[in-house]
Amino acid sequence: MKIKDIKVIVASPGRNFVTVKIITDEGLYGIGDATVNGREKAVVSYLVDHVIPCLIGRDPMQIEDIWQYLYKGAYWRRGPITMAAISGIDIALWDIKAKAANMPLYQLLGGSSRERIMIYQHVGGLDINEVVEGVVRLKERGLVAIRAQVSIPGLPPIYGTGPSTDQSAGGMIQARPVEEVWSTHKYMPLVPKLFEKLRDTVGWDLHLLHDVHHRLTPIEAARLGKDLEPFRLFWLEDPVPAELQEGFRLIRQHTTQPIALGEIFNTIWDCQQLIAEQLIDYIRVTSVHAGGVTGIKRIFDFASIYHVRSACHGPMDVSPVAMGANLHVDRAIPNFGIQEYSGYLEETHAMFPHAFAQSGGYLTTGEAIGHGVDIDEKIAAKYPYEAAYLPVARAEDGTMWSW
Ligand code: KDG
Ligand code: MG
Repeated sequence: MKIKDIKVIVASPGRNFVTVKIITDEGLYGIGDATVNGREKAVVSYLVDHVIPCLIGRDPMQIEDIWQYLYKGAYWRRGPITMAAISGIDIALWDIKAKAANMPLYQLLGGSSRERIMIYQHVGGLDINEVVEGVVRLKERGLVAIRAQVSIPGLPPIYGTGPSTDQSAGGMIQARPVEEVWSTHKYMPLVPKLFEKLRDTVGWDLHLLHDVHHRLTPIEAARLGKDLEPFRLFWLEDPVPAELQEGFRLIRQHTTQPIALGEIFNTIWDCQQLIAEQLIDYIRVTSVHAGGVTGIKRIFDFASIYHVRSACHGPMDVSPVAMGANLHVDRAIPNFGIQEYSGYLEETHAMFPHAFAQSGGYLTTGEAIGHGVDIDEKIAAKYPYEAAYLPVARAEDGTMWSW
């Protein structure tokens, strides 16, 4: 079998997606996701100008060799654009291999370690009462794990808490980055109050999660972790930017609060120290950004020997294609933790017909061969690319902030 053609399809059914379609000379094809939110066209150029010409005529069964060829062969290793391009190709190749074997992908990865995959979804609100009402509503729909975010009183809504930034409403499409306002001083005492109210209202069975979005220093994160301990959070996500991995030792010295990290990581090298020193509890890499099925399987296998569990990033900008690939890995590995699933807009569901399905707080992969997600190119043609950016954040005095 040979790779005959590779298409890159860019479409915006509510938000932009970069989808790779690898077509073989035997008529089998595979679909991959190569989306980097806000930097989509950079990946398109990387694929079209530098990757695709080198892959035509190659054997699509040699997935590891193609992965290494693109990773080592480029000389310029790692980075979100390179790794999204490798991821898109890799996911499509695994889809082809599983289709050629006439199996669902999880079977090729070792078979099923579980029947259903626990997910978490998001609730945001402008004040604590609004968040509590939202959490109660999701719980009534059968969710067993919920991420809760609240706006800071007196400041405009921040990411995840209000209409302009609310991913679950598809609201992050902005032609220029929205500038949000941040205050660590006002945020720190607010979050424990949110989770106190949540525990009083929903009890102790529900898993509650919170995303700090890289905004604190290690000692601030340590304090927040301590303050949240009485409310038994499932995790505190991205408490600190992760470039300085040794900084997480400080958090560990002060709190037993489980830590989740890694949605912007691209390779095993980005999380090696965090995992090997057991500085985190959940690793949040996802197939589209960390080297496809090959990349995340390698990271999760490494994590398994350090008691670190998987938690693939799965917001709306991780397309249903990467979600499908994630779910097959989630199903197969021994150290699955949880899967983020923000759901998708109707237009996105229609453009990516998929075998995975939600029932309450769980997803199932379905039994379709391959990863079970396709692209309807006629629908895609109706939704051209729209320039769109994630927000940025500044402190109240105007200083640029992590978000
Ligand atoms: O594109 C980036 C967003 O998807 C990201 O900010 C969402 O933090 C996020 C999360 O946990 O899903
Ligand atoms: Mg996050």
